[in-house]
This record gives sequence, C-alpha cells and structure tokens, in this order.
Amino acid sequence: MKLFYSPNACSLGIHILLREIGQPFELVKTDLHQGAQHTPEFLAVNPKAKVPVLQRDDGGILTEFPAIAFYLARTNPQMHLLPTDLEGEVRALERLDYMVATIHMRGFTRLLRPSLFSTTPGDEDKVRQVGRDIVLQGFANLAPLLGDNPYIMGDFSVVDCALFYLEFWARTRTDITVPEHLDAHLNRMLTRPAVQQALAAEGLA
Ligand SMILES: N[C@@H](CCC(=O)N[C@@H](CS)C(=O)NCC(=O)O)C(=O)O
Repeated sequence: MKLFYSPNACSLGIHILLREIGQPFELVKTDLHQGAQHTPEFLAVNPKAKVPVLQRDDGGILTEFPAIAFYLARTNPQMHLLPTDLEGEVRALERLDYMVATIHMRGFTRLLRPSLFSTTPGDEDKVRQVGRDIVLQGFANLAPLLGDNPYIMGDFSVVDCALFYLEFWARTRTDITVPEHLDAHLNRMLTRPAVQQALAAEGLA
C-alpha cells in the first residue's frame, strides 16, 4: 500500500492509522506547500488534488479520510479499530464526518487558508473569525462526547486518529486552547508509539 501525504496535513491521521496497524506501507510525500497536488503525476492518481490518498495493493485508489479509515478498519478486523455493532458503527461514522466535514473543512480551512473563502479584498479576518468560531464550537461539541473516556469511542479507534489531527493543528498551527478533556486526549495520543513514529517520519516531532 502507498499513502500520499503532506506533512501535518489531515493525512497525518491516516499515517498514524497505518502505523497502528503495522502492515508494510510506502509513504509518498506530496508537499502541498510546493504545489505537488497540482502536478500531472499526482492528478493522475487523484484528480481532486487532495491528500490523503491510499493506493491499495490491488492498485485501487481510495480518497476521503472517512472512507480510507473505514476501509483500513474493516480490512484489519483483528485491530478492533471500529465498533462492529450498528449503533457503535454509526456513531463512529457520525463523529468522523463531523470532524472532517465540519471542524476541518468548514472551520480550520477558513482559519488557516482564509483566501480560499474571501470574496472581497480585505475580508480575510472576517473569514478567519468564522472559521475560528466553527472550530471552537466543534471542540465544545466533542468534549462531552469524550468525557472521562480515554478515547472518543471508549476504546482506541480510527475516530481518534481524526480527532488527533484536529487537536494537533489547534496546538501547533493556531493559538486555540482545546477543552481540558481533549487536551488530555491529545497528550494520551502523543504517548502512542505509532503517533510518535508518524510525527518523526513527517518531521514534526
Ligand atoms: N474531505 C477530504 C479532505 C482532504 C483535504 O482537504 N485535504 C487537504 C489537506 S488537509 C488538501 O489536500 N488540500 C489541498 C490543497 O490545499 O490544495 C478528506 O476527507 O480526505
């Protein structure tokens, strides 16, 4: 398998997941800051010009964080990375979607890349503030779901890998302080060898 990633992009969550699973995989750096997502070589792999991309051993290309995470969990059932009962599974998907589609895409993207959303010159601060509010509300909504549990679904799961990259962005790319329980989750995740290895491999340790 190959993971196309960019350092400290959301692909970090999938990178961690692959290291948790422990099967061999190849990392292909696609540096977004260098525009590598727009090269003909990368667009041939993913015309959506985004990471993460997982190229499977059968050559199949998978995109979109929740889909990749679901695939990796279901193809490695021995790792227990997703609940198997309907209620647990649907709650995991609900949380994953909220993290990626709302907190990341609607919140962090505005906060970190306001120019993508600004329609009038000079309104970037306004866009940034809207993004910040979405992120803050998102973390406020997630904190009670985590509560005193060590992980967001109780046991460690793919959902923690999505939560981790959001918390890690808050800590390393913004001045946002996440709620106490989420901060403890971030610190707990940082003690996991797979997380440490992924951060080191991406030059983030
Ligand atoms: N909804 C996508 C989000 C993927 C995404 O937006 N990735 C960002 C990096 S965090 C990206 O590749 N952006 C391309 C760019 O910045 O040009 C997913 O779930 O995978």
